[in-house]
Amino acid sequence: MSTDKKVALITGVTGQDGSYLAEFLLEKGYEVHGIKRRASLFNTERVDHIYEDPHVKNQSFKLHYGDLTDTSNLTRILQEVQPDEVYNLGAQSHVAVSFEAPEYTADVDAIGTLRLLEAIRFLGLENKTRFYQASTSELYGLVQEIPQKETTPFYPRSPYAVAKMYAYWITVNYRESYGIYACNGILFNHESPRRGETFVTRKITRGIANISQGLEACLYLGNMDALRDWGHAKDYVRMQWMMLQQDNPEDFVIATGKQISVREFVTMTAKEAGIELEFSGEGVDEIATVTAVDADIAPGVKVGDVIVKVDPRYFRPAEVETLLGDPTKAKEKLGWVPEITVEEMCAEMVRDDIQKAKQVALLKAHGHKISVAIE
Ligand code: NDP
Ligand code: GDR
Repeated sequence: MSTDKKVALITGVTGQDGSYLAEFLLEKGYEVHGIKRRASLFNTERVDHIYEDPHVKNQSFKLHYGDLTDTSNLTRILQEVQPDEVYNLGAQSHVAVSFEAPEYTADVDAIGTLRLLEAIRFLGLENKTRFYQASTSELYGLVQEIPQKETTPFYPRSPYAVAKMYAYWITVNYRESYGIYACNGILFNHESPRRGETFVTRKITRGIANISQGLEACLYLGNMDALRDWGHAKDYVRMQWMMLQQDNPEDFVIATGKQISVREFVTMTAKEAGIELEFSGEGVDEIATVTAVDADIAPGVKVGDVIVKVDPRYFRPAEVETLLGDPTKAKEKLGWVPEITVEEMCAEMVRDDIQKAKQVALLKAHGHKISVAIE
C-alpha cells in the first residue's frame, strides 16, 4: 500500500459506523485498514461496496482478521499498519445482550480498549497515533442532569455501559499519563438503514415495512416510553474524524439536542409506510391498531389490524428511561451541527426497508422459501 497517504485503522469496520467512517475516510484520501472478525460467513455486507481486490496493488481499503479479545493480534496489526489514526468502534454494542453476556462484553468493550492503547504504547506510537474511543450516552444511564453534557456525572445502568465507562476513563488516563492524542466521543443514539436489525429504530422500520407488505403480522416491542436523542450515523462519523484533527485531544458530546419516545418513532414510521395508528391500553397491554391505510403503499394491512404489541421479554433488568444530549461544545469548538433530522432519517430507513420487504415478497410469490427473522 502507498505511504504518502494518511493511514487510519478502524476496529468494528463491518458495523454501522465503521462502514460509514471507512467511506468517509476513503473520500478524504486516506488509506483505510479495518479489523474484521473471522465468521463462518463473509459478514462484510456493509463494506462490500468499497471492497478492493487484495490482489491489486495500491489498495486504499484493506481488511485484517482480528479480534478485540486478542492482544497479540491487535499489536501485530498496529505494528504492520503504523496508523496515524485509530478509531476504536468495535464492541459488543447491544445493551440488552450485555445482560446476557456481561463478561464477554467487558472483555471486548473495556479491556479491548486497554489492549489497543497498550499496543500503541508498547510499539512506541504515542507521538504518532491518534486514538478515537467510541464512548456512549449510556454512561449517563440514570440521568443526573438534563440535558447531558461533557461535565454531567455518569451513572451506568448495564454491563455494556459499565464496560464503556472503563474504556472512557482508560482513554482519558492514557492521554494524561503518556501524552497520547486520545479522545472520547460521547455519542448519543445514531441510526441509519445500516443499523443492526435488533436495535429499536431498525426493528421498527423493518417490522412495519414487513407488515406493510404482508410478510409479518405484528411487531413486538418492550418499553414504549423510553426517550432517546436519535441522530443519523453519517453526521456522527464526520464528527469522529473532526475530533482527531484538533490541536489538542478533548472529549465531546455528539447529539441532536432533541428527543422522542419509542412510541413516537413507531407512529412516525407507520406514517411513512402509509399507515395511521391508534394506541390503546397501558404497560404490557398496550397495542397499536390501524385506523387508516394507503393500500398502494401498504397492501398487506387493513383497518382494524393490531400491528404493534408489547412483549415483556424486551424489558431490561435496569432501563435507561431518558437521554437528551447537549451538543453545544461540539458546535462551538468544532463547528459541528447535525444535518439530518430524525424525520428524514426515519423516512430513509422506511424507504430502504420497504424496498427490501418487496424483494422478499416477490421471491416468496415465485415459490422461494424465505423466512423473515424476527426478534
Ligand atoms: P455495531 O454493532 O453496528 O458494530 C459493532 C462492530 O464491532 C462490528 O463490526 C462488530 O463485528 C465489531 N465487533 C464486535 N465484537 C468484536 C470483537 N470481539 N472484536 C472485534 N470487533 C468486534 O455498532 P455501531 O456501528 O452502531 O457502533 C459503533 C461503536 O459506537 C460501538 O462501539 C458502539 O458501542 C458505539 N456507540 C454506538 C452508538 C449508536 O447509537 N450506534 C452510540 C454510542 C456509542 P461483527 O460485524 O463481526 O459483529
Ligand atoms: P440503546 O438502543 O439501548 O439506547 O443502545 P436500543 O435501540 O437497543 O434501545 C433504545 C430504547 O428502546 C427501548 N426498546 C427496545 N429496544 C430494543 N432493542 N428492542 C425492543 O424491542 C425495544 N422496545 C423498546 C429500549 O429498552 C431502550 O430504552 C444503543 C446502542 O447502539 C449502544 O451501543 C449505544 O451506546 C447507545 O445506543 C447510545
